[in-house]
Amino acid sequence: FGVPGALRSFSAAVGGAEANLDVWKERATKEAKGKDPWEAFASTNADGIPVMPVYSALDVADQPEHGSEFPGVYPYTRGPYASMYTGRPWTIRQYAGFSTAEESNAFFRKGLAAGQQGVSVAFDLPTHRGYDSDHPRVAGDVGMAGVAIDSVEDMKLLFDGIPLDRMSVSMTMNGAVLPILAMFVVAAEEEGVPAAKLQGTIQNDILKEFMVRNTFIYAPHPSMRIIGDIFAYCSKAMPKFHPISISGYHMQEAGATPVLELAFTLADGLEYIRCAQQAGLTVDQVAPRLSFFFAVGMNFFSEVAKLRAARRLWARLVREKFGPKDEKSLVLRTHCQTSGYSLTAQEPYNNIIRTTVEAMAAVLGGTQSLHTNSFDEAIALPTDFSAKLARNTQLILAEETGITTVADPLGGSFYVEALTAQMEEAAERVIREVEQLGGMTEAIISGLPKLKIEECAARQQAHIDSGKQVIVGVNKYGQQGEGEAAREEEFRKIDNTAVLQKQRERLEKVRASRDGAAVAAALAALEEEAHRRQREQNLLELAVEAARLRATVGEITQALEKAWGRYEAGGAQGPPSPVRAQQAQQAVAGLPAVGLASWEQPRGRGARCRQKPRAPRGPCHASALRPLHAPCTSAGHQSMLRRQLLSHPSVAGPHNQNNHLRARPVCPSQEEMAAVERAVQRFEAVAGRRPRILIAKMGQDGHDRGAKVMATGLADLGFDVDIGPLFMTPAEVARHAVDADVHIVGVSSQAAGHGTLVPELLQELRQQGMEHVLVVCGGIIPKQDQPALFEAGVAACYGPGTRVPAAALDMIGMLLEEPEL
Ligand code: 3CP
Repeated sequence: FGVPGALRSFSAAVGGAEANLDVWKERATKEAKGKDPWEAFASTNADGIPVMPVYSALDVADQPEHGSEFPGVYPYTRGPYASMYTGRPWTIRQYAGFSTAEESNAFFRKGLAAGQQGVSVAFDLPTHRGYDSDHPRVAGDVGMAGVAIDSVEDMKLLFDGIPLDRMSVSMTMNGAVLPILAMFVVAAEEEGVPAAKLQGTIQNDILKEFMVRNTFIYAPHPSMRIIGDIFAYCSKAMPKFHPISISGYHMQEAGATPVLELAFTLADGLEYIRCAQQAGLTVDQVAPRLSFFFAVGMNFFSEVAKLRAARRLWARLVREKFGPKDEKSLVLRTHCQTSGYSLTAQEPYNNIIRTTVEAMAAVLGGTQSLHTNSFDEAIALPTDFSAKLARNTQLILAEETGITTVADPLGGSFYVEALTAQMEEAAERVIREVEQLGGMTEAIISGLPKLKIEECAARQQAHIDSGKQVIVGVNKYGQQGEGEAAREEEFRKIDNTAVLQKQRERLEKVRASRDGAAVAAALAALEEEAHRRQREQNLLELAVEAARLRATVGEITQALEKAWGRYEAGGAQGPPSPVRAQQAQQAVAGLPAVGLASWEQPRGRGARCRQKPRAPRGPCHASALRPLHAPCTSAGHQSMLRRQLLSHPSVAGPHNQNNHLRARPVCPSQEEMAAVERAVQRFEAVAGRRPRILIAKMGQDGHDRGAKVMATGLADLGFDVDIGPLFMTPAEVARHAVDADVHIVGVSSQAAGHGTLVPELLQELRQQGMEHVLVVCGGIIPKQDQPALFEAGVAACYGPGTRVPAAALDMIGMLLEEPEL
């Protein structure tokens, strides 16, 4: 069979390519009707990297590593293991969890019996944020977007019958990471499995929470202290466990391009090694157990190249910066998940195809573990049926396609190799800038990464709006009325009240049966350690002791909260410090500014329409309330923002049953934009001020991309927009609505809490004499939930696919009681 292709000398190939290139050019020019083929056929990818119409040996001739790399060999571009999937395919690890521990346990067991190979736990939002289920702030969220865990008793039920000494378990937990990891250790211990035998991963990546995911509890510095302690504990007591999953996934979901996701994730990784060193560990004690987590979206080749570039760049950076002795410290191993953002509520069966393509990119990029999304996730929680299809997508790829028979089958592709090198270079540039800011913790405190990701989201939105980025069934080839192919009865519905009842009962039992004095002493020890300036004891060790005594998630969290407080910055109202962010941005030359962050004080207010007449109020003093955008001055900025207003696939969904939204063309026309402007002016003439909306996130749901896109769009259309902080209660939203004297409250819900929280909000508004305020909902509002919301008084639900101008006209029409506006 001759010499392997990878080892063949390139000089002959390059010489041959040069000769053939001229012939190609001539023929391509003809096909381009006389134009230069590079200009006619070249494009630019999401990262701004030019993509040529053809690649050859010439494009990789300057890469010294080209052709000489092997999987399992430094710099690991082609995979962390020498034999890759030929020796062992990736782990099929489906992320799941909802309702009670018993129900989630049954779901895990069903999946494992049907071919799933690892468990991956989704916790509910109260657990993420360190609240017990019976805490008054969290009632609407209990059991909705994950499983409710309050104590070791719940944890034992969650893993009942699952052999923890053999099964690798991933837990997506960042905020309440101490109590949850402690309870996992104790649950296993009480089932006879010592910590040393536990295998799996805890996400424990707090840096990205401050950037995008928002389930932080404490401020960045104390949060990093927790991570250092977890590293130290795991390196001694749980050597088979991965103490962190450094995650870019949520960055891409929030809008980051593949290069930005890659750069910020690796920059986080470097920061975590430094954090481990501060906790007294050497690089070789921590780096071999670090693991990563990337999103895989629809940019097929970028995603493959991203995973390859990630391994190469990580190996090189760790070697250069930390000089480890153990080669395992250089190896990047990763979990991947197909993109939730790429799923559409319109024509949801298309999502099966998208997920398959993304899963192929993940495995051709060499992932170690994979979650494939269910097709209905843009609408509701997966059902047994949709979860089965998602799992089977991986089983079919692994067992029917032959993809596993060759390690890194795309290695050597001229395009893939050239793109890998370009992405590596681009990501390294961004990492260098972050390091110059003092590393990721400082960069995050400045707000810069969050800002950059929001800019990418705006740019992507502009591409979708202009049709440059095609989404079949949404901005192209959409068929009116075919948006809801998945049958209604197929959606999973959680009975939040029943879950809450069960959790309350179990909590009462736990609290009644434990040694109260011993629990109090264990909690006091935690608090005392958190108060210390210098580490004396390991916080995880103390949390394990408290969990053993049956302290709850809420109590352990609160013990530390007494010392550190609860961190309130970030979230929907914007980066912690826009001024610092902009200063930092000026320091980062390589990253173009889009100009997203410009805040202004709330405008004055006057009379209203539709509502009962009332006296004008004084200025709003709620500090969190501030419009996201000042009116635009520059024409370029104006048009950039205008483009953001158009359709947004992930924020939206089917038209509501009241048919408030009339059918409009898929891309808004100039006339439509002009119609919105006229409507705003008309409203102002009648009401004496512009329509004012409060965009609110209630409960513990921190997904704020949709809320921000809506806020940005409406502000640019002439609305006065107030965007509230994350995690508000219905009563707090109502108070903000009163203080800001808004015409509309727009509730953004991505985590299923709306069923409880929105009726409570309406009740609160009524009690405060604000029943005239228009309440609309947006986000993931399953169709089956909508009748109850309309019954309660919601005026409209704007689901995925809603275009902001259409929603704006609709809302003004309702305010003026002119539906045909
Ligand atoms: C693997 N092994 C091999 C080979 N491949 N041995 C010989 N030849 C091979 N070809 C060995 C490994 O050395 C290892 O053994 C064992 O097999 C398992 O392989 P692995 O690569 O470690 O795979 P796995 O156990 O699945 O671990 C994968 C990583 C882990 C490392 C990525 O961290 C992981 O599974 N993470 C999942 C994270 C996750 O599920 N996150 C969910 C996020 P040894 O251990 O003995 O070396 S869900 C978030 C959703 C969005 C949201 O937040 O809401």
